[in-house]
Amino acid sequence: MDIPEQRIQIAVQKTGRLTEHSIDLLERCGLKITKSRDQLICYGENMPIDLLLVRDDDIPGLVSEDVCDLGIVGLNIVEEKRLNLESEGREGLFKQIYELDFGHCRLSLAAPEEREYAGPESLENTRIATSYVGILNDYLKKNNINAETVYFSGAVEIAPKLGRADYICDLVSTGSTLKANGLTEVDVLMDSEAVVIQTQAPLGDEKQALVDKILQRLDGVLQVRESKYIMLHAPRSALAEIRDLLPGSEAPTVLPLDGTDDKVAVHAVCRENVFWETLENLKAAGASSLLVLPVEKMLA
Ligand code: PRT
Ligand code: ZN
Repeated sequence: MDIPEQRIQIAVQKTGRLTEHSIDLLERCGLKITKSRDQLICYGENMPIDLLLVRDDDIPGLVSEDVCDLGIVGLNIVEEKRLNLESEGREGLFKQIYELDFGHCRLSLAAPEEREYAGPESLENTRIATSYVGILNDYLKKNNINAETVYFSGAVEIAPKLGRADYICDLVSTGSTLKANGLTEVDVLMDSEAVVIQTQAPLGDEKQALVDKILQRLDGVLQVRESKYIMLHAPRSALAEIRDLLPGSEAPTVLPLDGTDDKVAVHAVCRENVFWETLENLKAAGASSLLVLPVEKMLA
């Protein structure tokens, strides 16, 4: 009897700020998917991986209830879900296993520009509008503050103008939405970025091996994003100085050059961006024939 193939289900945001990045990352890990993104499920064509396209707020629940094995979602949503479950006396059955370095934002308190803020004590006996009731209440409790939280499912920033709140607690990235609404950021409750969460239910050896493989590939994809391969010629006497100037590189490869003992070729993977200034400094230290190449894949 054939044993059915074990497939991994990954919950990804259907439409929103995280969608393109999430799918692009998985494609860079080698996954080819059917492109019918208006459907609930995208099937992996070359790997036993399927994507469930859902609202971001549903992702921690789907992973926690073991409908999906993995999910890609903002840490703000994960933390809010964890605190909501905790307040119902339940435990979030998911673990955060990987930070993805996109979707960066912060959950902040903001006040109308004319309002004075001197720290959490200024929140005492005020009303605060938010979609993040769990995180806000946790913050107020930790700071021993009595304040009323007013739930808004969206457009939180208009609450003070409507006379519904004194402060707001919302996600901020550039700050331009706050500014456009006459609000000033006064405190940061948490920093957030997209993360991978995994169900705490045991996956079985075959599925866990596949999850580990995806994570190893994700690691490679994230590492090469900023990485560059740099090649140059250097006088032997300047090697130490040149090595120090190479940004984020460990041990460069040093190769002899045909027909000369004074000069060598240096090859190095730099795990940070290589700026013009760096190249100019390397040249000033005696380097020549400088070449900077993008790195496509890396496996540590
Ligand atoms: O439909 P669905 O429920 O799936 O999507 P959504 O509308 O709830 O979420 P979406 O797509 O807006 O955001 C998804 C995730 O992106 C969030 O959970 C965060 O983890 C992350 N993220 C990063 C942000 C922002 N930056 C962000 N700036 N999410 C929302 N914003 C909003 C913020 O709420 C405010 O209205 O953008 C506005 C502020 O932006 P700035 O640049 O003006 O400061
Ligand atoms: Zn949402």
